[in-house]
Order: sequence, then structure tokens, then C-alpha cells
Amino acid sequence: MTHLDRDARVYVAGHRGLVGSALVRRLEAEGFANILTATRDELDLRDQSEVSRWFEANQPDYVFLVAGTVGGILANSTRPAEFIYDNLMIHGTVVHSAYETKVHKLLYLGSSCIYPRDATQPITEEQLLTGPLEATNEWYAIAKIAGIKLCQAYRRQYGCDFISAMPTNLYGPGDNFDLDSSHVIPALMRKFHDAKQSDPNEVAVWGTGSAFREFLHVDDLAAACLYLMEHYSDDSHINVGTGVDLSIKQLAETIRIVVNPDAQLTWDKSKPDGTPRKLLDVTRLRSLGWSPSIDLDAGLASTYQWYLDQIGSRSELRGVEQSTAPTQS
Ligand code: GFB
Repeated sequence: MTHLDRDARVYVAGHRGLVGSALVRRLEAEGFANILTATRDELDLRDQSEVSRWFEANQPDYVFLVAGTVGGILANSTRPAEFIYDNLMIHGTVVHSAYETKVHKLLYLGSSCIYPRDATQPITEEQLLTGPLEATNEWYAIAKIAGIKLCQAYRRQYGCDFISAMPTNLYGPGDNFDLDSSHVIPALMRKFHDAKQSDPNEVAVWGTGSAFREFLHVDDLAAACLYLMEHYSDDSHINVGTGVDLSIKQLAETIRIVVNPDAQLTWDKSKPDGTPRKLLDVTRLRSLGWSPSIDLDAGLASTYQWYLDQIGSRSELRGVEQSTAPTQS
């Protein structure tokens, strides 16, 4: 058990992204008084000399490494160079500087796409590197696996207390609603919202709808990250999820009911389904004493409300003119 002093210097790398902004909210609510952040203009996390200088000057005690170039299935498959380069560099620079400046503890955040495409469900931590990856996101997955291995290597060679958490698919306030780069939940919310004004009132959902996904609200993830920082210290990465999944067809129906119950669904089968299923086995996390508290129906309703607030749409009848989040978190 690592007790984090509320006066400790806690750096959230990636504080403007979906996860980082949720973590800052959580840390503030928990009374942390010295939360360190840096914008992309102030600090390019891909640049080791800049990162080294920043760590020397700011001396964080704890680091949440939740920065990265992220996106949904289309962005992952069409921008492979950005996904592999940016993430490899960011993981490398931050882990190395945390070692050099003797950070007490670092939590690195990966993704459930690190597991083999045909992994046995639910997916245990032991299935890492036991088979080929899903093609639509192998570039991102390779960078994320490298991040796990970095943490293990610095733990083994230098004794650093660096841990890795692998979250399932995330959603919530602060998500990216740009249709080319978003994940499925914000994409469908925006499409159903926009369809209210169009004739026909119709939404094209990508793929066949047969893929299954597990979704965790980002506020639950933020709580889990802090919990792991205080209660977990091991060489192995640890899964973070709900243990429950649903088909994209079921998800689309659920979002339709929340956003636009009169809409019709069509299926754009020219778009990929991606991996057929990636349900995480969360036995290890539950045995540590943590479980999520936000169920999907409530989480979708509050996320949609957040979206309406962002676009300034009180009546729900106005159009959507902007996306709401940067690609790099
Ligand atoms: O959320 P998503 O892009 O990520 O897609 P992945 C999940 C499923 O939703 C896929 C379907 O089967 C999509 O075909 N889908 C249906 C849609 N309609 C839409 C839509 O309008 N937009 C989007 N984006 N999807 C990503 C990985 O995989 O998830 C990353 O590429 C990462 O590496 C991340 O792991 C969590 O779950 O397929």
C-alpha cells in the first residue's frame, strides 16, 4: 500500500484528454494540492530533452502517464505512423525521465487492444503476446505493449515502482466527438443528435453490429487509477473494466433511445468491425477491492447531457458545428 500524501507533487501527463481531465477532476476532489500539468505547447512529450528539462525543473513525486495519440477504429487504421511514433516516443521519454528524477511511483495506461485478436474471453492478463493482433490497431497496440515492457524493464533493472493498467474501451465527458477520429460512443451520440434535424431521420452505423465491446465510464477509470496507485505494485499489468459487454447493435439501440428514439438505423458494411470481442477478465482488480460504480445507461445519459452542454444546445434541436476534443490526449 502506497499512501499518497495530498501535498505530493502529482503529474498528470495528458491532462487535456478524456482520461487526463477525469484524473485531474478526481485528484482535485480527493484534495490533492499540487497537481502538475503541462500543455502540448509548453512541453512536447515526444522530445526527450524537453521532457528531461521539465522533470528536472518540476520534480514530480508521482506520475500518471495517460498521454498519447488516440482514436477510434478509422483513425487507427488510416494514421498508423502517428499512432506508433507518437505513442512510442511519449512512453519512452516520460518513463525515462521518471527514472532519472527518482519519481516515487508511475502509473502507465495502456489499452485492451494489446491482446491477441483471437484471445480467449474474458481476457486474462496472461494472454499478452500469445497470438497475432487485430489488424486495424496493431500500430497503436505495439506502442502500448512497448509501454508495458518499458515499465517492467525499469522495474527489473533499476527497481522503479512503475505499474501498468489496461483499461477497456472508455467513454464520458471530455470525449472526442469528431466523426473521423472518435470512438463508437461519441460517434453514435453525435450521429443520432444530428439526425434529429435531417430527413430521413436516419443513422448509418459502421460495420455489421455483431462485434462486442465492453465500456467503462472515464470517471470510474480515474478512480481505478488512483486506487491502483495506492494499492498495486507489481511487474504485471492489470486489467481495468466492468466484466460486462454488449454488441454494437445493442449499443446503437441504447444510444438511439437516449438521444433520438424516432431514428432509423442502417448498417455501413464497408466499414470494419475490428476485433470481434475484447471482454477483459477483471478478477485481479476485483480481488484488490475495486469495482466500477457507473452503469452504462446512466453513463450514456450523463455523457449525452455533457455533449449538449458543450455545444450550447439547450433545446436539443440545434445543429452541431464543432468537435470537442483534440486527438492527442
Ligand atoms: O470505438 P471503436 O472505433 O473502437 O469501434 P475499437 C468499436 C466498434 O464500433 C467497431 C463500430 O466495430 C466499429 O465498426 N462502430 C459503429 C463505430 N459505428 C461507428 C462509428 O460511427 N464510429 C466508430 N468509431 N465506430 C479502437 C482501437 O478499437 O478502440 C484502439 O482502434 C483502441 O486501438 C480503442 O483500443 C479503445 O474498439 O474497434
